[in-house]
Amino acid sequence: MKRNDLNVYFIMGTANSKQPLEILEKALQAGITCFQFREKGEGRLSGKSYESFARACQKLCRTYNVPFIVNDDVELALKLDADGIHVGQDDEGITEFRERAKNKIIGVSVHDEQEMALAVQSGADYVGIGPIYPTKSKSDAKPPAGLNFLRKARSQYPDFPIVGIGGINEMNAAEVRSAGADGVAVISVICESPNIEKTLQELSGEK
Ligand code: TZP
Ligand code: MG
Repeated sequence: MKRNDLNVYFIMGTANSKQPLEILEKALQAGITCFQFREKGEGRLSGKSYESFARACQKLCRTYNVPFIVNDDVELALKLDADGIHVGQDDEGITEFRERAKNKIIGVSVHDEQEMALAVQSGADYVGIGPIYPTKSKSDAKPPAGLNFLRKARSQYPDFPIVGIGGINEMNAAEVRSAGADGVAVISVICESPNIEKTLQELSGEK
């Protein structure tokens, strides 16, 4: 994966929007550089509707040539031939997934130096660091960590792809980048935006 693919990384599931496919298409048109399918929380889809929603998201991503990454669900990622998987510390280990999916992107959420070192050693393609700021989009999120660990991770791994996550919006995206992130991973700022094109311009590092 290229570091620039992390520039504006949109994450979404049905819990985050009443019209998820419409929002995803607008976000793709506006220039998101990566998409993560994250179907979690109360009322989440299951079975056939889960899979067909995932396929609809994947189809849109393919149309716009944007990587389609599946959160947590290794079997779904393999079944759909997704571009990659994103796992947390409690999810299936990345070594096993790598054996089953040689060329796929693997992203890992990390919160400290030890987790970061392990992810890099195990062959992760990028890491997500957060929550940087308070977030209402993840019920079991850890307390907001601020920018210090992100800065440290960047100084220890000057070239490793890193995306910041958690409470990132138009106002604070630039400081997340200045602290060392290649990009920003966001849910609510796009799902709740009255003008997704403008939001994308403000989140993007390419202004
Ligand atoms: N992981 C850490 S914070 C978070 C996830 C999935 C939620 C990010 O959502 P938002 O709305 O951009 O704060
Ligand atoms: Mg997880």
